[in-house]
Amino acid sequence: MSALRLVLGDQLSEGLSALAGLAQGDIVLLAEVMDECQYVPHHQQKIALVLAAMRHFAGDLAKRGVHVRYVRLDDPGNTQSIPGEMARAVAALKPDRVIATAPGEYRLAQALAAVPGIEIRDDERFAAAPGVFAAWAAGKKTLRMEYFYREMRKRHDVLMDGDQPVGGQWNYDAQNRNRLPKNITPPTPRRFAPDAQTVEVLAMVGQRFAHHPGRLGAFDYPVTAAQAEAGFADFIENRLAGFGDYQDAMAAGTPFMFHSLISAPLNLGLLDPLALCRTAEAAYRAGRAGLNAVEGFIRQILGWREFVRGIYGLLMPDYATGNVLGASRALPEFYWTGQTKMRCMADAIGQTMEYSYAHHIQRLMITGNFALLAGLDPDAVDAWYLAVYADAYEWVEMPNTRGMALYADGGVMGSKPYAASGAYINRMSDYCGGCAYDVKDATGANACPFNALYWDFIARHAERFASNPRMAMPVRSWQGMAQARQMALRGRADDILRMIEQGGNKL
Ligand code: FAD
Ligand code: DLZ
Ligand code: SF4
Repeated sequence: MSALRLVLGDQLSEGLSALAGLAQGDIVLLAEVMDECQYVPHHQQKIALVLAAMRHFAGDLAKRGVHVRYVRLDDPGNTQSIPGEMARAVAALKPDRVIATAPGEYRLAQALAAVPGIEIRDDERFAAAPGVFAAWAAGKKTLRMEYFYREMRKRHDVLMDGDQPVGGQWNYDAQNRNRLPKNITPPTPRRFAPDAQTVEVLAMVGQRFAHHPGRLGAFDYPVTAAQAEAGFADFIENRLAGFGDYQDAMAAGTPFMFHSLISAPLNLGLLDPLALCRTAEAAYRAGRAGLNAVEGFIRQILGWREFVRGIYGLLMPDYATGNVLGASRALPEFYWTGQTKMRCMADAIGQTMEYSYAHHIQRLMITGNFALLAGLDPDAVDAWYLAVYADAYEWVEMPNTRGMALYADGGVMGSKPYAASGAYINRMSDYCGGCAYDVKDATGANACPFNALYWDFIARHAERFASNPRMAMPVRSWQGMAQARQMALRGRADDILRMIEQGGNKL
C-alpha cells in the first residue's frame, strides 16, 4: 500500500494531518504552480517566501529519508495547478491512496474535493478543533470575538488562575492604546539573510514575476521552522514588553513598531499558535512582560485569529459577496505605488511594497479606513490585501478586510465600522506633523482628506447607523451641524471622491 500525500505551500508543519501515519513507500507531493502564484498578483516577496519555505521543508523531509516528489515552477510538464499536479503524480506513481489536509482557502478546498478518491483530513493546526466554532456559534444572534476568545482561554487553560482570568480581567485592550513617545525607538527585529536556496528562488521570482507588486531587495523572512522560532524568541526577548502599550501606535519610518512579525511564518505552518501563547504566558509569569502586553498578544492569536477562521469557515461562500454599504469605487492607483501626498497612506503603502508587511493598525485605520470612507469596491480591496501581504490567505484576510475594515458584512465581524477622521490618526501617530495636508482643517483645498470623507461617510449612511448605539453619536453630531458646514464638508468630499475616480493621482 502506498499513499500520495499532498502538502500545500501553507501547510509546512511536521505534524500536518496529511503526514500522519507516513510509511515507507509513501510519496509526499509539493508543487510550485502558477495558479497559486497568480490568482491575485501576489507581492514578489510573498511568492518568494512561500516557494523558498516549500523548498526548505521538502529538503528537510528528504534528509529524513522521506520520498518527496517536488515539482518546480519551471519543470517541464508542470500543469501549473494543484489538481493537475495531483493527477499527474497519480498517473506516474499509481498510489493506492491520495491524502490531503483541507486547504484554508475555499477556492482550493472546492477544487480538491473534486479530485477522485481523495481523502481530505481536517487541518488540526488551530486552537479551535474542527466543529468547535460552529458549535459555539449555533443559535447565537451575534458572534463576538471576545466571547469566543474567553472560551479558547478556558479550553486551553491559557492565562488563567483556575477558572478566572489572570489579573481578574479578560481583556486589557484599554491599555493597548498609547502613542509612541518621541524618546522611544522600537528595537530592530531580528531578520534572516537568504541562504543559497532562497537566493535562487529570489532570482527566479525577480525574473518571472517582475510585473507583480512590491520589491524583493529587503527580503529576509524566516523560511524554516527553526528560523521562525528564532524570530519569535527575538520578539519575546526584545519587543513583547513594549507590545502592550504601543499595539495601536504608528510612526513614520517605523514599519514594525513592537509587533511580533510572526504572521507570515505562522500562516505557513512553521509555528504552532498554542505554543506561541504558552511561551508568551511564561514570559508574563517570569515577570519579563506586563499583563497588558501578554494578554494583548494572546488575544490576537487565540482570539482574533481563531475567530476570523471560524467566521470564514461558517459563512463562505456567501461572505465573499457581502457589500451592505454598496461600495463600488475602483482602487486608486496609489494603493500600488504609495505615491500620494497623504503621508499616512504613503508610509503604510510604501512599507507594504518594501517589506510585504504593515502592522494591524496601519491595515485597519490607514489603508482600510480610507477604503471604507471612500466607498472603495470590497472585491478590489480584498484582492489588494490578499496580494500585497506575505501573511495573506483568504481565510484570514477576507473577514479582516470585508468585515472588520469595510463593514461589508453588515456587522458580523464587529458591532460598528472602524471609521475615523484625521484626528484619530493624529492622536495615534506622528504622520500628520510632516504631511502636505492640514489635519486640523476639513473643508479647505489643503484639508486632510480623511476629515471630509469621514463626515460624508456618516452622512451617506446616517439612516443605517442612527439605530446603532455605537454610531449614534457621530450621526447626531452630523445632524446637528449647521447646513452651511454640512455643505462645505460634502463639497470637499465630492472633490476628493472625484479625484479618486480619476485614479487618485492628484491626492
Ligand atoms: P502582531 O501584531 O504581533 O500580532 C500577533 C499575531 O496575532 C499575528 O501574527 C497574527 O497571527 C495574529 N493576529 C493579530 N491580529 C489579527 C487579526 N485581526 N486577525 C487574525 N490574526 C490576527 N493577518 C493575517 O495573518 N493575514 C492577513 O491576510 C491579514 N489581513 C488583514 C487585513 C486587514 C484589512 C486587517 C485590518 C488585518 C489583517 N490581518 C491579517 C491581521 C493583522 O493585521 C496581521 O495579522 C498582523 O498585522 C501581522 O503582523 P504581526 O505578526 O506583527 O502581528
Ligand atoms: C500562496 C502560494 C503560492 C504563492 N504558491 C504556491 C504554490 O506554488 N504551491 C502551493 O502548494 N501553494 C502555494 N501557495 C499557497 C496556496 O495558495 C494555499 O495553500 C492555498 O491558498 C490554500 O490555503
Ligand atoms: Fe493622513 Fe490627514 Fe494626517 Fe495627512 S493630515 S497624515 S492625510 S491623517
